[in-house]
Amino acid sequence: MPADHPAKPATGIVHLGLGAFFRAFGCIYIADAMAASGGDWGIVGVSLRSPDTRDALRGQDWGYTSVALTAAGAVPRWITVLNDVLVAPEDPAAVLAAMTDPKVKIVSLTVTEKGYCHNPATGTLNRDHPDIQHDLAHALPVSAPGFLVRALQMRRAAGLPPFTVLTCDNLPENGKLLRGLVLELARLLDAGLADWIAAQGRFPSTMVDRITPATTPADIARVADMTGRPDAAPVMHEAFAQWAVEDDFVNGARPDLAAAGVELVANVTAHEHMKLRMLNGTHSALAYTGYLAGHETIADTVADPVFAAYVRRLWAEIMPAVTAPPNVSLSAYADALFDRYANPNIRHRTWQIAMDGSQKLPQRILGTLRENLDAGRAAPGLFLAVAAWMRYVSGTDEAGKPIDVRDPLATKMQAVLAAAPTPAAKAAALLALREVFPADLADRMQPPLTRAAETLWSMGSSAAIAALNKANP
Ligand code: CS2
Repeated sequence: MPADHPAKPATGIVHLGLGAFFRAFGCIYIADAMAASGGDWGIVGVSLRSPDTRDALRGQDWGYTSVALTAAGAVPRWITVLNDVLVAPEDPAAVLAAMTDPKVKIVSLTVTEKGYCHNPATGTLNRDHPDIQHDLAHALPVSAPGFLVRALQMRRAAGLPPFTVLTCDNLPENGKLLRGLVLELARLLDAGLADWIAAQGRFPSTMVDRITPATTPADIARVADMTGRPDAAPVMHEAFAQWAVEDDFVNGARPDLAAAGVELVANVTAHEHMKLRMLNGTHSALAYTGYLAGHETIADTVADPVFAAYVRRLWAEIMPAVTAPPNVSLSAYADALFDRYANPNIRHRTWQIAMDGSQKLPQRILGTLRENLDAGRAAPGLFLAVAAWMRYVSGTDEAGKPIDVRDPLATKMQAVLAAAPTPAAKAAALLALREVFPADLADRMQPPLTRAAETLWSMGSSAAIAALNKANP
C-alpha cells in the first residue's frame, strides 16, 4: 500500500445530515480521537435530501479540506475520516443497511431543528408532519426519526444491540428530546420496540459549538489557490470549537473523545443552556435586526457601534436566566463571543442564520423571555429581537425589497401577517402560532411585544435599537 494511502479505519459511525457543520466539527474531533487512540470509527455520511455533497466528494475519495479562519489567516487541513456518503432519497435501504451493520456503534445527527419533525413549542412529535405520516405508512423512511426507528427495529430483529444516538443539533436537552420523539414514533409502530429502545437505547445530550458559514464559490477558488489541491466541497470555520457530551453510550462504545478535547460530562444541560441562550439567542437577534438594517454578515453587524452596544445589552438580559457550568464565567464567555462574532474573516451571513426562525426562537429566545417575565425582569432587547423576527418573516425589508424567507412555516406566517393591518395586529397574529408560542407565554408577551413591534415598524431596526440603547444605557 503506498504511504499516502494508509488503510482507512472501518466504519463505526453513521452520520445523518452531512452538512458543512458536521464536516467542520464532529468529523475533525473523530479524526483526532482516532489519531490519538486508534479504533474503527470511520464515518459513513448520509445526506437526507440533496446529492450535492456526495457528488462533490466522490471524486476525492471522500476527503476534503477544512479551513480554520483565524484572525491571523487561514489554516487548511485535509480530512479523511469519511468512508462513504449515501443519499437517502436515492436508496433508503442502503442507509438502513449501513445503520444495521454490527460494526456501527453510533448514529450521529445534524439534521437542523426542523429535521426532528417535532413541535418546537412542546418538544413532542408532529404526527401531522408529512414525513412522519409517510414513515408510519412505509418501511423505507424519509425522516431522521423514521430512519432511527426503522434501523433500531431491524437491529432488534437481528438480535443486535442498539446504536447510541448522538444528536449534535442546537436543541435544548437534545438527546432527551430525540429519545422522546423516537419512542413516540416507535410506539405508534410497535410497542415492544419502544420498550426495547427505552430499556437498551442511549441518547446522550450534547452541546456543539463552532461557527461554520456556508461555503461559497469564492471559498472554493481560494482553497484551491491556498493548498494547490482542488476541492469541490471544502468547509470554512472559525478556529474555536467546543463539544460537551454526556458520557452515556451503549456498552460504553465510543471513540476516545476526551483525547480529542471533548468534555465528557454527566449532564450537559448547563453547557447547552449557556450556548443556546447566549450564542444562538444573540445570533438570531443580530441576524434579524442586522439584516433589516442592511448588514450582510454578523461581523458587519457588530462592527456597527449601535449593534455592538445592542448585543452587550442582550447578554445583560440573558445572563440572569443562565446558570454557569462549573468553572465558567458568563461574562468572560460573552466577551469571547463578541470577539468570535467580530472576526472579519468569518463571513457568516445574517440571512443564513435568519433561516427557520420558527424552529429556533423557542429554545434560543423564548425560554429566556419566560424566565425574565417570571422574575419580573424587563427584557426590551429580547422583545425587540422577536419583533424583528416578525418583521423579517413578513417578507419585505425596511426599503420594501422582498426577503427570501426560508422557514417551514413561511407561507402560513406570511398569510396571517398580510391579513393583519397594524404592527400590533401583526404581533398578535404571530403570537397566535401555537407551534411557536404556548398560549400562556403569548398572553404575557403581548403588551411588551406590541410596544416593540410598534417601535420597530415606525423607526426601523437601527433607529429602534439606538433609541433602546439610549433609554437603557
Ligand atoms: C447559527 C448556528 O445558523 C445559525 O442559526 O446560530 O449555526 C451557530 O453558528 C452555531 O450554533 C455555532 O456553534
